Amino acid sequence: MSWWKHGVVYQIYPRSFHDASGDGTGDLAGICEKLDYLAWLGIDAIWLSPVFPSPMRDFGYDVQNYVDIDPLFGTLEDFDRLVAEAHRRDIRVVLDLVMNHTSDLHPWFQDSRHRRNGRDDWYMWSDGIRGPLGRRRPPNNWRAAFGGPAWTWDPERGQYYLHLFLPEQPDLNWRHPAVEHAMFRQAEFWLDRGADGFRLDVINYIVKDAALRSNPYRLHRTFPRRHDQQNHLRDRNQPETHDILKRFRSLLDRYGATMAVGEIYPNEGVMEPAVSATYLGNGTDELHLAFDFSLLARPFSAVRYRRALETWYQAIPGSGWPCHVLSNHDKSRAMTRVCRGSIGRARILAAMLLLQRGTPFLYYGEEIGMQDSRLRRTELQDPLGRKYWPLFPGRDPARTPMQWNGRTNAGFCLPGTRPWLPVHESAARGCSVEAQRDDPESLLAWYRFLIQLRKTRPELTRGDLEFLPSHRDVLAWTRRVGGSSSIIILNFSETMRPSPHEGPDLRGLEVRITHG
Ligand code: TEU
Repeated sequence: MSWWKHGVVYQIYPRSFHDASGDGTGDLAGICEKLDYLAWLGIDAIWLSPVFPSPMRDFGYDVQNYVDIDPLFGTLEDFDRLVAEAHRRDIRVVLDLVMNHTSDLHPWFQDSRHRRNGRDDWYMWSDGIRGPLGRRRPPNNWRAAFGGPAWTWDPERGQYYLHLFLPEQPDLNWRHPAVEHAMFRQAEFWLDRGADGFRLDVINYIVKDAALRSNPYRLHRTFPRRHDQQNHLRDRNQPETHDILKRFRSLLDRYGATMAVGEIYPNEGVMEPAVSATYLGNGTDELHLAFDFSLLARPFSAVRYRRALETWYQAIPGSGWPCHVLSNHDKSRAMTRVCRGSIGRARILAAMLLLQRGTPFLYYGEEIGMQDSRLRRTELQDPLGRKYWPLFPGRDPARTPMQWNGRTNAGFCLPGTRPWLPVHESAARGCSVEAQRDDPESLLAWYRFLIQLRKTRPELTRGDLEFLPSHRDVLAWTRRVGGSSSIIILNFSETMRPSPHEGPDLRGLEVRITHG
């Protein structure tokens, strides 16, 4: 069975994992120093958020050079060493490839805005349209995810250019064959250096409507306005994207056991697993995995989680493979968002995530119960937080330094160094690797136990899954393959609930795992 099917993937936000250079920011050498921990935990692959040269307007998701390492994180030699050391421990390395847009400082964009080196049309340019009073305005109603119009006038070129995120993140024109050719060469650069695959940032955004038509509006159910009230039919999810992904898959397949997982936002604020699943193609000819973020959007509820899981499983094409995630660098940590700091709830979610059918993705620190930090306005770094504080603190609260121990800076960086974000105070109160590693009752021990269980019981990776009828507060399912089976029963309630299977009633927040 392929590593990306049976394995557990661990997302590392490199800036926050471990600082070896002494500048208060995490780096590749720091990750290398923690590979033994990740191997001990039982991790099969690490996904690194971007580490390429970037002005860091969006913390690396604005790439200025796709074929190097930003000095903040180290050098190409550090990358090579990380790959070698990870592979020595049978851990794969997945890079975060931002194909939809570059930094505005990328030489490609500079060439395009100056109409030179044949790159005039490598980005999305438009003359705009004339309004009723004859004034020039953007060609359509597209909005940037980070607020405001998605079009900015460039006086140098004398046209508008598209940016679905920051103005410093111009969107590439994926209808231009040279863009695909150039970006595929960037991917090959890393595959040639031993990368095992890619997480593809907003991959369903890369092709836009050829006529640049406006999106229709819709009254979003999260009204009052939390999202742009648009139905994103024109600025993402175009059919040509699937042709590009088929060619990308062919490229990956030339490198053997590699993997691509796509970040898919079909729309803003509402999850559409049926759309996310289309990016798996027939299950073998586009992405290996696609994120559906429904679990991230649900409350702590057996009924809601079951419904989300069933919908996702039904959407996956026959030969396709699901993956599951509860936290990432863009969202509030599950320990805060739905567990409210409850270890009992976190144990339930860990069992739900790790014993499902499909590939689980963990977010660094999830295994020790890290929570969102409360940051002061002056401590915020994320452009989203700086722009929308205090309405929305941005994403920094879920990006604070990994908590290795309870001492100064939690072992993330040297005591005399100021970390780029403050360490959560819970590090000194038992929420650290050192405090939990040898405690059999800790959340860390529980994650490690579940990961080891996956490795010893074939039904937990290769088996089918069938949900059992149960009390609305209970989520229960079987996993079976050959003569090997497990029954997993989770009581989401804090009080007793009837067991859907033989045996006594379930205690509050009980996880019951039995094997056949
Ligand atoms: O995120 C895509 C995305 O839509 C998120 O920006 C999300 O809408 C937002 O964070 C509010 O929750 C990807 C990356 O994961 C994110 O870190 C980048 O900022 C973004 O793309 C642009 O590359």
